[in-house]
Amino acid sequence: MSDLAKEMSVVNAGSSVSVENMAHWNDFYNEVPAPLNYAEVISGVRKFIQDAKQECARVAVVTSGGTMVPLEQLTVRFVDNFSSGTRGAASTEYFLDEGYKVVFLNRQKSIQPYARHIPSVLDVLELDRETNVKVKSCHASKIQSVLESYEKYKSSCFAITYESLGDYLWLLKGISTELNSIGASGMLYLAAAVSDFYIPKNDMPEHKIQSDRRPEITFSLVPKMLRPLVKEWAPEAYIISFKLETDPNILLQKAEKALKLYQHNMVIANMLTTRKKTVTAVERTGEVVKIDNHDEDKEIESLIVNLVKEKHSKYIQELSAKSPFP
Ligand code: 9Z3
Repeated sequence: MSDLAKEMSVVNAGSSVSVENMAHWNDFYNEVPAPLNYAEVISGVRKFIQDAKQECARVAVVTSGGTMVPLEQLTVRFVDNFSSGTRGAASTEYFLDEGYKVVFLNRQKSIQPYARHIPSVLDVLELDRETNVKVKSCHASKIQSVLESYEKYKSSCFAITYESLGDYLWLLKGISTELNSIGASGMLYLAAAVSDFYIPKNDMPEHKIQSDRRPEITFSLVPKMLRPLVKEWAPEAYIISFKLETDPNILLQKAEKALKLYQHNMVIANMLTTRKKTVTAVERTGEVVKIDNHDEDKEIESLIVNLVKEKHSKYIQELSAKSPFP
């Protein structure tokens, strides 16, 4: 085991839930199978990214939603990380507005771009003379403007869903490897809430855990995938991760530590309770930008996307100045 793995290992032996030391990132992929449609999805992503390249468009890979960690092979129970998917869905819309093509890697049933503005069908539809269905007049203009945006941008967004942590990490690896083919024009915007813990298949019971005695559940640490992401899969892309904490006293130091360890471009630090009002963007260069949203009619994601677009432009310029002949 590496020193880093030792340093980051947590053993909580006093309770019935414990966490074992971290494996090498490759071991995770040897142990957890790829999603069944993996090859098909990645070839779709490849085509989408190559088409974007032809158009000289930038591509943002936006990850969104929680990651499910099964407790049983035939899964009845699982643990999950909190995320509604609003950050990812809203940011996707703003990236599209800014001319980016977006690969939207999102948790099944999480909040979706554009659809999030429309209430449930049962609220917006009504029976008209008991035979026809129509949109209630009070919702019509909102739905029309959402549909117009959706129609305008739908071919610029490639959406992929996942449910489990394993599927998410497989897809992240495949997509980021494809993204590297467009160099600095690619961006990873990692808003999904990714579990730090999982149960390797060999440690997982096949059947539903019985309740006749206190369960003993042992988690292993998920290898930190930002390391191979930055060093091997997409070394040329502009990479932004999100750091979520509940204790304000450790938030910024955790963001800085992540940048030092993984050497990516930016960490956007946020607190669970204030994430819609305030975030802090910390760059590898040491620059810190606090974004506060005081405008009730604005979403904080519009401010975040403005900032990251500007930083991404600077990154592209700097790289092209270093190697002017591609
Ligand atoms: C975030 O911090 C996202 O901003 C939220 C968005 C999940 C808070 P919602 O989906 O919430 O709008 O409801 N994502 C956290 C990403 C994450 O898990 N980061 C890891 C960590 O904090 C490091 S990569 O340790």
